[in-house]
Order: sequence, then C-alpha cells, then structure tokens
Amino acid sequence: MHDLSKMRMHTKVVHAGQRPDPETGAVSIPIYQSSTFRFRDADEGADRFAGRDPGHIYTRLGNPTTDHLEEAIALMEGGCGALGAASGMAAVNTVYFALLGQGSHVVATESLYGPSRMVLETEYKRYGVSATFVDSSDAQNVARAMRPETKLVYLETPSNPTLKLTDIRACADIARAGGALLCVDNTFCSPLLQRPLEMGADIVLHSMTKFINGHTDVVAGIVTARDPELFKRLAKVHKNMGGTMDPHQSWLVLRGLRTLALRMEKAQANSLILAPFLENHPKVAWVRYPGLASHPQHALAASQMDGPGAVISFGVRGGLEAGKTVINNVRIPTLAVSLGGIESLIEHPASMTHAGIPQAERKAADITDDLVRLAVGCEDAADLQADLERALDMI
Ligand code: LCS
Repeated sequence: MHDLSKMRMHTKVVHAGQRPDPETGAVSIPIYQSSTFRFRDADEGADRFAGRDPGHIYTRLGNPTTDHLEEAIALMEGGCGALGAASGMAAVNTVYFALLGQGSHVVATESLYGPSRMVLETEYKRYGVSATFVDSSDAQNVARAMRPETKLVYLETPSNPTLKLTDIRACADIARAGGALLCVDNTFCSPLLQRPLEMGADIVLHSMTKFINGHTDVVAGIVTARDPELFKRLAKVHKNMGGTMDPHQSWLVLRGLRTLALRMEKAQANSLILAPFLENHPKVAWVRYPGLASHPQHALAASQMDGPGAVISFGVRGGLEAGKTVINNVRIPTLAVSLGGIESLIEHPASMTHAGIPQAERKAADITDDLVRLAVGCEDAADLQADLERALDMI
C-alpha cells in the first residue's frame, strides 16, 4: 500500500497497521500469544535492551500483534506512535501519572466520564495534585482556570454524558500559552470523526472499549501523542505502570477496527433519525445531540467533527421516574452502561456511570437526574424509533 497517510479515513480504517505477517504472509495479523521473545545470543539481548535493535523483548514492553493496532491508531490520529492499554482508564491514568506530580494542577472538563474525574479528586489528590473542573464548552472558563502550576488541560469533547463540545483549537492555544499540555479523550468520536492532534492537542486517548472495538466484547484503551519526546515519556510510564494490552485483546480490537467506518456511519445515520424524532415527541423535555440545529454548539460540531456521532442524551417530561419508564420498557436498546457497540444501549448516568460524582457536582456539570443516555447502535432506525415510541407511550 502506497503512503497510507495520504489516503482518506475509510481506507486508513481498513488498511492501517495491516502488514501481512513477515513469516507466513497471513493477511489477518496472527495473535502472538507469547509473554517473552528469545534472543539469538547475549549480544542481541543487550542490543534490544539498549534500543539498538528494535526486536521484541517481553510483551509488557511490546508485542507484534499490539504493534499493528498501535500503528493503526497512530496513523489515523496523526500521532508519532501509540500505546495500547488494558482499558480506557489505564490510558487515562498513564497520561495523569506521566504528567502530574506534587503541586501540579489540572484544568478539566467538568462532565468527564465519572472515574476520569474521580481519580483526580481522590487518588491524585493524595499525591498533592489539584484539579479545577470547568464548563469547557466556553473556552474562556478554561483560560480563567489556568494557573502557573497547570501542567495539563484535559478535555472530553463531546463530553460524557452531557454531549457538550469544547473548542479544541482554542484550548490548544490556551494550554500552550500557559505552558501546559492538552490531552483530549476522543472516545465519543473515534479518529474517524475527530482528530484532535491536527487541531493542536498534544495527546489523544481513547477507551477502545467503545467505537474502535465496537462489539461490546473487549475492554481496552490507547494513548497517542504528536511529539516523540512526550511519547517516550508516556511510553516509559505506561510500560512501568503495567496497564498494557494482551495480544488476544489487541487482535480482537484490530478486527473490530476494520469495520469502524461502516458501523459509525450506520449508527450515526440512525442517530440523525432518532434525535429529531425525540426532539419532536411531546413527552420529551429536551434532547442534546451535536447533529441537531438546537445543540448550542452545532456550528462548532461542523468545524471540528466530521460527523455528530451516535450518542444522544435526553430528558423526558416527568423527570427521573418517567425516564425510568422509558429505560425499563424499551425492548431493543439493552439496559447497560457503555456505548459505541453494534447494539443500542441505554442507561441512567446519575445513578450509574456518574453516580460516584457527588450530586451537587453532578448538578453543576449538568448531569441532571432526568438525563437518559442512549448509545445508538446499528439496528434498523424504524425499529428503534417504534420501540422508543412505544416506551414513551407508557409514561
Ligand atoms: N473515557 C470515556 C469518555 C469513557 O466513556 C470511558 C468509559 C472511559 C474513558 C474509560 O474506559 P474503560 O476503562 O471503561 O475502557 N465509559 C463508560 C461509559 O460511559 N459507560 O460504561 C463505561
């Protein structure tokens, strides 16, 4: 394949990291299920440890199957390399742990995936790290929260579960001016819909559990960065902390990745039908989806995303109790946390994914008690719509 980096995203999704196995020519990358790799002689072992020979040493430090996945994501995001992680949270913690220390400060989106926020507020706090959580949908709030000791600006856009957007370009300028690095959690978009490194971010991470794997059967994460020195720092911490990927896990994610474009297109097309349907339904109080003209940042969505994605948040008239009626009575979306799979999932963030955030902080972050999160899958849109209609009629 000639210079894949110049090809369009759908070609990259299918071919990135796809080098036939050098030993056998196998087109599907083999699962190198080995914890360690033999050295031909003592000098080769020494050369590998010294970095003079790029061959493999030990799977925590690198594995041929995982290499292909890392190469694929780095290519799609425009990073200089990528680090496969045991989970999205392992990826998040690699970034936090590599960049934060005693006395350092983080400015972060207030509505982050619950544990991404909670670890800062609890665990990192124990090591003298402080964090300010702001409504980053107004970049001025990020600028105002910066301090001399701010080392990291950490964004989720769209945010989980409020689907607010943050202006990545504006925050890249703010972080740079303040001497901090910008990390974007790109889970809700996948590299197909948004590439923060191209907009000035320094680090991008994903929970690959979601759209990238897409089949609700693997938990995994990944970190990528633009600058080789920064990448080296992240890699060192990641490998020593140990939250790396298993080769079988990598193989499954690689298999899922190949259909990312097809799945995202279908789930997004379904969302573009369901979001207006919900918005026009008399029992629905509000809907937030970047593809709706009513989304407060619809224009920003068009300028930094290649599509509005496949997660919809909404509230029904009658609040939480009425929302529970919908959640308990839909037949196609499964009542389960997570998102980005081929099947639709529905959940209640205030009592589930974001329950660990104290109620007052949840409220301040607009994670209201009536918020229902619908992760739209690849079923038939008419079936999904009829199912939602039937559940709403039961209120
Ligand atoms: N970042 C975002 C934006 C997420 O949504 C999640 C998980 C993570 C990081 C952590 O990834 P994990 O370790 O689970 O692979 N979000 C979930 C959610 O919304 N429901 O269940 C998990």
